[in-house]
Amino acid sequence: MTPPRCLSIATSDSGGGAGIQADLKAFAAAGCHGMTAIVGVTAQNTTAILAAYALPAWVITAQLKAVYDDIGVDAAKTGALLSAEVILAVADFLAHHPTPLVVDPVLSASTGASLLDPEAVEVLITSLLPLATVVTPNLAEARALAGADGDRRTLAERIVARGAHAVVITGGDGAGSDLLFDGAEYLEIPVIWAGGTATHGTGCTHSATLAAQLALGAPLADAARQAAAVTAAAIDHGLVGIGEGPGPVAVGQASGASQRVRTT
Ligand code: PXL
Repeated sequence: MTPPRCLSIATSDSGGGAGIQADLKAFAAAGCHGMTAIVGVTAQNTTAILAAYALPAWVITAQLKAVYDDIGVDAAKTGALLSAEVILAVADFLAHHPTPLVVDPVLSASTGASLLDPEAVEVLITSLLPLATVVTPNLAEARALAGADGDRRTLAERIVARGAHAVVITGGDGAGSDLLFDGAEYLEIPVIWAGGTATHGTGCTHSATLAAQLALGAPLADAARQAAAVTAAAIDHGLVGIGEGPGPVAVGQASGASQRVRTT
């Protein structure tokens, strides 16, 4: 049987924890064939982003065209898009190739380094949000997309009013649940996790798993529940021995699986 085909439109993390690398791991863990349109590259480890470089629009469009022309895409996700030029190239292509789409509106890394030019946020809202099946901000990203503050339901309503079909505000801030709003109904998705410290790649794992579930044919609410559960488990199994900073999450580890921990 042919596995569902999932595409990550995102940036490379040389440390292997977030971005493209996290997305491919999450697609594989969900049983999907993972593909990539790499929009940029970071020089990055667990402690810092040392450099970020956006690729030219034509290289991004060429990757998208190569994948769509031959293989096809059952669902896609976007991650860190770095600049307005990148967003416009991606949005222009996807507008002509309708695809179930998860938009993870990455603004900055947990270390604080910017992964999107601040003036590009408006471009993301006007050009990419209307193409999204669902957008997956954390609380800070939700405030930026809403252009206002408020409780999570107010933010969710504003984000849908600005063009997204649905939104999941993730609860990594300690809210204890993800909030799904599809323009009509709210669904609180409890997120139970033990508070692990190896959290690098959490948001990427969540949005990639959500895209994979859509590719597998799951309804949005089920896909969001599965994304929450898989991400919580990936934090529980996070690789605390990798690097000096917060280690990467480990997606798809069977519960209780033995982990090799580096001791030197
Ligand atoms: O988690 C957001 C993210 C996405 N993409 C890249 C990143 C990060 C966070 O560090 O580095 C490349």
